[in-house]
Amino acid sequence: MTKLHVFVVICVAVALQGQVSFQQGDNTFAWSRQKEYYFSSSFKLNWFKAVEYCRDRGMFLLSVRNAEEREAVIDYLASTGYTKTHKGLMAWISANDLGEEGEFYWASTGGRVNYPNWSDTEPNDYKTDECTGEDCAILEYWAEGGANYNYTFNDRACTKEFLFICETLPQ
Ligand SMILES: [Ca+2]
Ligand SMILES: [Ca+2]
Repeated sequence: MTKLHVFVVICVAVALQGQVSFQQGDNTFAWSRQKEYYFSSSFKLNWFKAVEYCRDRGMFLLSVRNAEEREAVIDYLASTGYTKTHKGLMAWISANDLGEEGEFYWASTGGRVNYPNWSDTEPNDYKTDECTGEDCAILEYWAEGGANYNYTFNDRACTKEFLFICETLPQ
């Protein structure tokens, strides 16, 4: 490489760097950090199949790690029109305690569930028979359910079929 070539390469690198830092300061960066969603509004799967369905599309079963992410998914669900035409919503998310009873983790990120967004008395690992507890979580909303089912979490039996929500995870 000649000195001129090196100079040109450095100039291009500096110019690109300037562009990137500019984008980080405006809405472009905020936009790029937003998740995209998919909502199976018309068909239900068990939790395991919902995980596979999302991965097959390059997505992950939903994680809701803080109030901001909860608001974002509520806005998205409103934009689908589903919550205008239905009194409630029950949809799989990726929180589960399959690895160790009572210890919930997001299958999507591998992170611990430390956002306290459970419905009252949940998670309760409710046993429908002697051996089956509840190890997978849904996001639950009922228009007439008051604050108790307000896009909050509830553990359910993983083999039950519910609607589900997938997400992209920004890098
Ligand atoms: Ca459990
Ligand atoms: Ca439960």
